[in-house]
Amino acid sequence: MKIIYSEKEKLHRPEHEWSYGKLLPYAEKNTRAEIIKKGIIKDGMKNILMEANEYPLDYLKAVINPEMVDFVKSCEELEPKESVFPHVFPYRDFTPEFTEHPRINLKKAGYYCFDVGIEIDKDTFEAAKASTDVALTGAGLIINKQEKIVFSLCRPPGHHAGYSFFGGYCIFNNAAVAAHQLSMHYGPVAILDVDFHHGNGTQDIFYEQPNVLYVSLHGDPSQFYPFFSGFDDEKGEKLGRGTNINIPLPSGIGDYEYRENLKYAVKQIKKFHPQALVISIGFDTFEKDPIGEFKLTTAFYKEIALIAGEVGVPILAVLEGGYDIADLQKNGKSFIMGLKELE
Ligand code: Q9C
Ligand code: ZN
Repeated sequence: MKIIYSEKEKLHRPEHEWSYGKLLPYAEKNTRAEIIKKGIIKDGMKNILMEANEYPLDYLKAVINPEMVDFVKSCEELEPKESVFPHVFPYRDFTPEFTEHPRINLKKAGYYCFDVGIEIDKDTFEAAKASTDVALTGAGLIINKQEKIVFSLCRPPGHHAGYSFFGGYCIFNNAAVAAHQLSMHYGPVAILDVDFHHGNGTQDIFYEQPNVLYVSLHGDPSQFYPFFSGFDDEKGEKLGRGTNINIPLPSGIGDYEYRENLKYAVKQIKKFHPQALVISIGFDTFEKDPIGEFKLTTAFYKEIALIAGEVGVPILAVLEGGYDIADLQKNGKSFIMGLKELE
């Protein structure tokens, strides 16, 4: 087993996010991945840590709109105090392709941005790219058959970012970029998303793809972010029909109810016969999380790994959300202990 990290991930550190008309401190703290990494070192497991390799941008552009990737990169030219934090969102039926509307001021209008919970500055690209490299490095170890279990400590997270949009603290979809490589070089892939929120970005990217199954357990979108996506009748389209499974859950559920639903998810995944499993792991399902509204306990994260392990294929776990900074290290450790048992 290996745990992948990159020091560069910390570079992206917005101060604020808008939430229901209030300007709040940015909940997605830049130390999130590092906190889990420090726990590994503290527990004497330094030997399983590995620094990420760098990959060409083509790996991202295989599943992300190349123009959006280039736009985030172009933000490296912003002034030190300048940032892209739009409050205007051009509707897509007016502006279907940016190439046809190149006059749009992308740094002012939120053309690629779908919420006001994200801010891009000159350091964002480097950190977001590093986060995707952390996921790709993990996928590489599995593709080359060097490892069967890998945990990529990605941050900023990725599952809300789609082909042509970012938001929800996510810039590039780390899990999707990695899953695409696995599906090209290893075989059909299932993505099990156990973040509190629906991964609308991951769903978007693979919605018409038959070779990547997306299964997500999340807070019911009729009540919780992202509000418009994650309903159980979203099943995939065209060749991807049947390869998208959403399991919306009510607020307040604990280990018991979650376990039943997770077992059902794993049963569906097994029927797909994937060759590899990507887990989008969010710790915002934790009982004390300030954003998520489930009541999972620390001990349950080990169980999540063990239940997912029943699929019986190599696992790439990718960090998504989890905002209770005080308990993130022990929740991360619990999950890692489960992964370790799968080796
Ligand atoms: N003031 C992930 O977990 N809205 N993203 C929260 C709270 C954004 C969560 C509002 C939630 C996005 C990766
Ligand atoms: Zn989340």
